Amino acid sequence: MARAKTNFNVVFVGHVDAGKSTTVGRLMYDTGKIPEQELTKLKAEAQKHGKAGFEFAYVMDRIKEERERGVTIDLAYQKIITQKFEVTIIDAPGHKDFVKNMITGASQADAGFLVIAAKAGVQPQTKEHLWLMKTMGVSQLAVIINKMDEVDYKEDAFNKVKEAVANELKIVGYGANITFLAVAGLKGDNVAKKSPNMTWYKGPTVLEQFDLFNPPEQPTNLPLRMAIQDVYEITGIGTVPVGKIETGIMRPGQKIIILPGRTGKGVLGEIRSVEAHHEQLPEAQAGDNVGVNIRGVGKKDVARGDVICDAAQPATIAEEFVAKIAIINHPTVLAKGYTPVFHVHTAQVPCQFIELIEKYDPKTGQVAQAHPDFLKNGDVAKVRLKPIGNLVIEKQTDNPHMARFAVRDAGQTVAAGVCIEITAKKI
Ligand SMILES: Nc1nc2c(ncn2[C@@H]2O[C@H](COP(=O)(O)OP(=O)(O)OP(=O)(O)O)[C@@H](O)[C@H]2O)c(=O)[nH]1
Ligand SMILES: [Mg+2]
Repeated sequence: MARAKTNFNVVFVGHVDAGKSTTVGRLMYDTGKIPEQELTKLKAEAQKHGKAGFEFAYVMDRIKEERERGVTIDLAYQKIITQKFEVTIIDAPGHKDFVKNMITGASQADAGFLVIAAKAGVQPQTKEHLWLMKTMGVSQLAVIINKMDEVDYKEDAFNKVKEAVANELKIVGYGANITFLAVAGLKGDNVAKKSPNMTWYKGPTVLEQFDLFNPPEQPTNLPLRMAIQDVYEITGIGTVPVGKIETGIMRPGQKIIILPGRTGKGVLGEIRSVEAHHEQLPEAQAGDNVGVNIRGVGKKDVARGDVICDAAQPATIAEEFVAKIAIINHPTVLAKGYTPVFHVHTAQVPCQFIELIEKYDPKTGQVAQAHPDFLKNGDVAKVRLKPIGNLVIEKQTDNPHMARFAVRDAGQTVAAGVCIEITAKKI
């Protein structure tokens, strides 16, 4: 079966009102995804709310409150097919009250556009988002200098902002070869079509830039990891764990180890068959949701949160791990000893904060304080954690798909982060 194009997730971030939703809406319109009559309707609705000019933003901002206030509150998604990718566009909010949604968007992204209004230049959430993108492991970035119409499409205005942003990029640690795009989202300049208003600009359009990003590391090249979602007992077949293959390839006959397993020491087995939609597969790969029958494994041996690994390249169970985290939504402050539940792939394991290593200034990315006494909303920090129980997690540089997590407490997402170092448990 021929596979579709590589899926690629791209998030639009930046300060409130920079024109993220407008640029995405315009892109959808210019590529024929929004019929003329729909745009006319959106225009009328924007006018009704006293928000003329927000029609393209309304393509993304669909909630009543978003439309009335003219701000994005929650993430919105669009699909677009380019030469190379099936792109999922994630439009994030820029307003500081909704940073937690932006972090969620960043945690889903392979690449990002940082959007900056040419006249306003670098703003507080320009810096904060940049830093959060880095923390959440979004390694590829392009910068859109938007609303070029408001600076008369002038090259020197573009260069001035470019210089200021380049400085921020350096501080946060993004490489030097980042593309800057000159755009007017509302007018459609360099969104899907080359602008006749900026002949000095030789760079790509937003649409072209998608294909200039590097394809994400093919998760099929990484060792097999399948996070178990559920375990069924099927008469005549036996134990069938189901879940999504996060990375790697799975084939009948393959030797595997399920970690941590009930004993915490792993359960060895051999793949007998792999099935999707009631059909046996000769091979399944990263991205596939499958059910799998394993020789040597009983229903009581494994559970949700366990990970099926290639026996030759198993994952680690963490004794401790170091993570970069962003505090999104904690009712007070969190300190050493705090033990909320960590959601890592399908696992839910309490982990204790055993050391607050350092806290960063979200505006500069510099260490603001070593060993802070506590962390509060908006803080970005490096911390040491100890799972209370057995947890399979990997460091970002080994397997980014197994490194990201959300921290939840009392029904809220308190923080999000990524594992950067592990001390393995001896099993
Ligand atoms: N002149 C001009 N105005 C623009 C352009 N792009 C967006 N705008 C205007 O900027 C305002 C904010 O646009 P949005 O697209 O909602 O901005 P945003 O970045 O999505 O804002 P949040 O999601 O709330 O952070 C609207 O009034 C738009 O019409 C542009 O290229 N030129
Ligand atoms: Mg928006």
